[in-house]
Parts: sequence; structure tokens; C-alpha cells
Amino acid sequence: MRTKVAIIGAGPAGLLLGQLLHAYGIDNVILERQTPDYVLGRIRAGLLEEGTVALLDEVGAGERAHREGLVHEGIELAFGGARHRIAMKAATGKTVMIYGQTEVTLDLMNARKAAGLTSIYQAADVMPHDFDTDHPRVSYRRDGVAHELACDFIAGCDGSHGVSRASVKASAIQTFERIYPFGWLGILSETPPVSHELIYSNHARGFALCTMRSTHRSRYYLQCPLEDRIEQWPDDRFWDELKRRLDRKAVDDLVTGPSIEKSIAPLRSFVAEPMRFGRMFLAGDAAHIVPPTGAKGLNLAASDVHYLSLAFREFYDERSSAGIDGYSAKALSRVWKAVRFSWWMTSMLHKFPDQGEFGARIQLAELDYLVSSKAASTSLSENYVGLPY
Ligand code: RFL
Ligand code: PHB
Repeated sequence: MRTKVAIIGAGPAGLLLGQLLHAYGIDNVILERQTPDYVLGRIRAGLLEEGTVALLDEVGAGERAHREGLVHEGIELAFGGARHRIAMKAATGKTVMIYGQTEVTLDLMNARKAAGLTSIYQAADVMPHDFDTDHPRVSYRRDGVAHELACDFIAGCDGSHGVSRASVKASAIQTFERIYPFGWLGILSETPPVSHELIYSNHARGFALCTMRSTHRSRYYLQCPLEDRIEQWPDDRFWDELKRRLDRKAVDDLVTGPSIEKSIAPLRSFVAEPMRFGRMFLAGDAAHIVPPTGAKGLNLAASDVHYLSLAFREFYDERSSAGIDGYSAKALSRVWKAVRFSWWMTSMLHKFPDQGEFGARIQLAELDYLVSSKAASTSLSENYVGLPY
């Protein structure tokens, strides 16, 4: 089999790239290790920047997001027993949208199916080859049979544990990492959200986040020790701990119920440089990871594939390599700003084992400054709604 762009990974990065390339008349094939149901079952991101929604619109996959997504004009910061609103739309003119990653993935999968594009799920032993030549190819096995996909370019959209980045020789890549000494315990419940906007809470017992998937489905997160297991967190314990970390009004308004999903995720920041290796390009989590505090992971995957699809279009339409030559620097410039923002939000809102009373007071001073300074709250807002691209 032969295609122009072989895409490894059918997460949001791979699926969106596939549709953007299709819109530009560039044929592509996606190779995905898992089944479609497995990919759809991963409960992850929930918050989309306007730029991400615009890309869904561009590929004709934004209709349901506009119908079912919840548009938010601000967030709330809770600390010292009170809540303070950051009016993001007033500060930036922009909003964010609550629309789950599972829904984004489903909409993109359906668009791909409707366009009749080839996706090979349950592809085993996927391996990129010869990307330092003009004739790259990807080998894989399906139902025990060996196959090969010849292509012009390979897009590594296979997440943080994928094969693309791992197949680059160590001397060609530089990585930057910060591991945080805690995780996020998340639950999903069929209950109305405690507030109509997100609440990010800094508390002496640890961080808490109240978010949602719809007007009747809530998502809550608690900072927890890295060693904790979900068996240690029956629903009652989760709700009790969440209440301890919220203000009195939120406790009164909170509707609890059985969890329908529960998971623990470690937090880390990671960047690989560069994002291009000959004819192979990395995009999304394959190239970088941010802690979820800034809600940037999925949105960065979208901006990466936006840049990458324009670079490929330039190559095919104008026979110019300028776009593909500039991809890594362009993407990394936006990536690092989101890495900084996510690290900063994480640092300000979580309880660190070694912070002491001094560190806790500095966090409160910073939060107090944020909610009382127009300059500071505007800076938070413009990063949260997404830097332009
Ligand atoms: P994905 O989604 O991991 O998809 C990669 C795909 O590649 C496949 N794959 C392979 N296929 C073939 N061969 C191989 N060898 C392969 N290895 C892997 C995988 O099966 C998979 O289908 O990466 P992508 O597309 O780059 O998308 C990134 C996002 O998923 C991620 O950044 C976000 O989920 C991060 N994130 C959030 N991002 C936001 O923008 N807003 C949020 O509110 C937000 N909240 C979150 C989050 C991530 C979280 N966790 C669990 C880390 C909340 C949480 C708790
Ligand atoms: C989510 O809805 O899952 C979510 C929202 C905002 C974040 C992280 C996660 O910062």
C-alpha cells in the first residue's frame, strides 16, 4: 500500500491531521494500535480553546460541539475559603468550550468514515523506517500478517508512549522533563455540576478541580499521593475529601452520586526537541506532555497538526519545503508557552511536599494578586483561552 502521509495514532492529533490533509486533497492512512472502542473509552480532556473548535469547523466536524458544548466566559479560583471569578471573555474577548475528548474523537472518527478514508485499527508492531531518506515506510502486522505502507512523510501522532519518538536515535533528540510529586484522582458522575463554571481550588489539604462534561454530568479531580490506588478511594471517601477542599457554598450546592469512571493520572511536563526528523514529524503528546492544570494537552495537539497540515499543503501545492523546514520551531514556540503556563498553574494551585508555610503563603499572595490585578488576571486569561496561532 502507498499513501502520501502515513499517520501513526488515531487520537485527536492523528484524526484531526487526517481530516485537515483530506480537506487539502492530501491522501493519508492512519495506523492505530487499539480498537475504536478502546480509543473512545479513554476519559481525558474536557476543555477546548476557540482555535481548536475552529479547526473542527474547518474539517466539518464541529456541528455537534456547537450544539452540545458548553461555552464558558470565565473560571473561578477558590482559596482562603472564598471563590473569585476570572472574567476571561471580558479580558480577552474569547471563550472556551466544555466538550469531552471522547466526543471530539467520535466526531472526527465519523467524519473520517464519511470521507471514506483508510484507518487500520489493531495494527500491531507498527514501526517507522527510513525517515532519513526520501522513501520512508511504516511496517505493521494485522491479524498476524505483515504489511508495509510506503509514503512521502510519516506523522507520529502516537502519544507519549508511542513508537515514533522512540525510534529516533538518542543523539538526534533532546528531552526536557519535570515530574510532579503527586497525581490527579478523577471521577465522572451522572450529577449536575456544582457550579456553571470551573472551580480551581488551592487548599491546605491539596488541589481540587470541579469541572463537567454537560449540564448533567460532572467531572471532579483531587490532588492525591502518587502511590495511591483507586481501590483506596471508594466514592464516599472521594466526596468527603472534595467537600473538605471546597468553600461552604460549594459544599451546600454539591450533588453527589455514584461514580461512573475513576482513575489516577500522574502529572508531568515533558518536551522533545526537535519535532522533525527528516521525513518524520511528531505532533501532540508524542512530542510533549503538560500537566492537565492548564487544560492545554488536547489544544496543543490541535495547534501542532494545524501547523503541520499547512506545511504539507505548501509542499504539495507549491513544491516548497519552507513550511516543513519551519514546522518544529513554529510548533515548539507555542508548545513552550503552554508548558510554562501549565507548570505555573500547577505550581500555584497544588500542595508540594517541601513547600512549607512560606511556600503556602507565597501561593496565596500570588492568587490574591491575580484576582485583584487587571494585568495579572488578563495574563492568566489570555493563556487559558489559548495563545493565537
Ligand atoms: P493520544 O490521545 O494519546 O493518542 C495517541 C494514539 O496513538 C495510539 N498509539 C499507537 N498506534 C499505533 N502504534 C503504536 N505503537 C501506538 N502507540 C500509541 C494510541 O493508542 C492512541 O490512540 O495523543 P494525542 O492525539 O496527541 O492527543 C493528546 C491528548 O489525548 C492529551 O493531550 C489530552 O488528553 C490531555 N488532557 C487535557 N488536554 C486538554 O487540552 N484539556 C483538558 O482539559 C485536558 N484534561 C488531559 C486532561 C489528560 C489527562 N490525562 C489522563 C493525562 C485530563 C487528564 C486527566
Ligand atoms: C476536564 O474537564 O477534564 C478538565 C478541565 C480543565 C482542566 C483539566 C481537566 O484544567
